[in-house]
Amino acid sequence: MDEIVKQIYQGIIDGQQDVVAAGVEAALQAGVPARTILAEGMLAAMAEVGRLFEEGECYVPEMLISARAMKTGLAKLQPSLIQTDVKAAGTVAIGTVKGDLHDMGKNLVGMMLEGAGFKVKDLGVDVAPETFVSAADEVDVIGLSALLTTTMGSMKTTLEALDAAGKRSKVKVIVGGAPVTEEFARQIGADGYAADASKAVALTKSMISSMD
Ligand code: B1M
Repeated sequence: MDEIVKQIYQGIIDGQQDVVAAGVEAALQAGVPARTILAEGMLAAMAEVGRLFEEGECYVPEMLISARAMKTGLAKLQPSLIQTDVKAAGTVAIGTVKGDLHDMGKNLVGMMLEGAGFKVKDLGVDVAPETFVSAADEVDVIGLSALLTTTMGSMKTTLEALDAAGKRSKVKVIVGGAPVTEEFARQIGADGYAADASKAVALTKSMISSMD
């Protein structure tokens, strides 16, 4: 791994916002591709933080501090990460489902969608099914994110609420997040599943073109 990328990786694990911000700037200046910084420096570091938490080697406050450092780095990386060439048409409402406070994956997906030209309405975290239902009138696609196995059920509840409100056929619903799988998406009746932010962009594009 590139020395600067290693510095970003370690900075996120240690929760050092300044180190991460300076590292991202230096890496970009040195010509390291934004996607390499994201994958090898940032996402790998958060995966390691998750492993440390699971093993009881770090706790919620440390996870939170690492998350803050990652957010600082992401803000620096954002302009280089988003592709501004081809503009796609369409609107997407995205949110982390009820009971779930994790927002970085959702933010990254939103950021990449915006970069691809979509108009994105960020509904935030811990989003109630009714909020997604209200958004259904204004958008083409709804994106649901969940990071906890315990909140995956909120995705199903949200789809049921859309159905009950008679709005299910008005929008495409895509789902994603670490515990979510293609099979789960199919089981709950979502229109699509994406494993990461780039795949979410490709999926959204295909959803919108299928609506034409
Ligand atoms: Co939490 N947490 N956390 N946490 N946390 C996990 C998810 C966990 C796997 C850690 C572990 O045990 N290894 C575990 C869940 C276990 C499980 O359910 N199986 C866990 C737990 C248990 C908890 C708490 C319950 C801890 C506690 O309080 N005891 C608690 C729950 C709070 C709540 O939500 N109600 C909690 C709290 C927190 C913090 C607040 C401290 C913090 C979040 C800060 C924040 O988001 N602002 C936090 C963090 C940082 C993590 C880990 C370490 C990192 C998550 C992250 O941001 N990753 C995480 C461990 C892990 O994931 N390995 C963990 C980076 C992010 C860019 O990736 O979100 O996966 P990710 O998004 C990816 C893809 O999943 C996908 O694209 C993104 C980019 O590639 N994607 C989509 C995501 N959404 C998508 C939507 C799409 C498409 C793709 O379409 C719409």
